[in-house]
Amino acid sequence: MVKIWLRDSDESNPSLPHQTSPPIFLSTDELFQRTGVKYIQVSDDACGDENQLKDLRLKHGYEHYDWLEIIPDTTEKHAKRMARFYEEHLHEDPEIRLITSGNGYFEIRDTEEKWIRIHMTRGDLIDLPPGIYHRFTLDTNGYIKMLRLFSEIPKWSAVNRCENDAHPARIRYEQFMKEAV
Ligand code: KMT
Ligand code: NI
Repeated sequence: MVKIWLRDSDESNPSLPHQTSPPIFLSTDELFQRTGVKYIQVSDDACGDENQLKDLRLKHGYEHYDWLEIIPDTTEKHAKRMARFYEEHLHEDPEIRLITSGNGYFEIRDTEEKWIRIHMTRGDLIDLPPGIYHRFTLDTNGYIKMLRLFSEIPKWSAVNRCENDAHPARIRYEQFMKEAV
């Protein structure tokens, strides 16, 4: 079951929970209000059944998908990939992820520049709007398997925050947050 909280400001060891003291938890509705990130709970049953996953994808208009499994690994390639996932970035397309096993932390920047931490586990699906700044890391278990969902064939590119703070997708996201949420 998903848990969401405001992250502390300690940038050491991202695999630890990084809750504030006392912790400040948010509901999935509050997450949406603050960031525009949508959350869907998928049943345990559906997570393990290809046909139900297909129905779910098509119901929400996610035509395309692939699987990503991250296993404990000590290679430099793995370390580089994890570093890339934990670099604050945005995309021109939505980022939609359903966790089917293991766990991980998605971190989302809210409009006040605070990091919101989402601890994702089996059955948790999130849909990040285009242009939102985010990053990802594993928790101390070091393992996750997820379905990556796309409405269109992904032009998979990440724009790191330090590279460009005035990306058109960012400007559209800021406008969307002012008007829609
Ligand atoms: C991305 O763009 O793939 C991410 O933000 C990482 C999350 S899924 C491993
Ligand atoms: Ni991303």
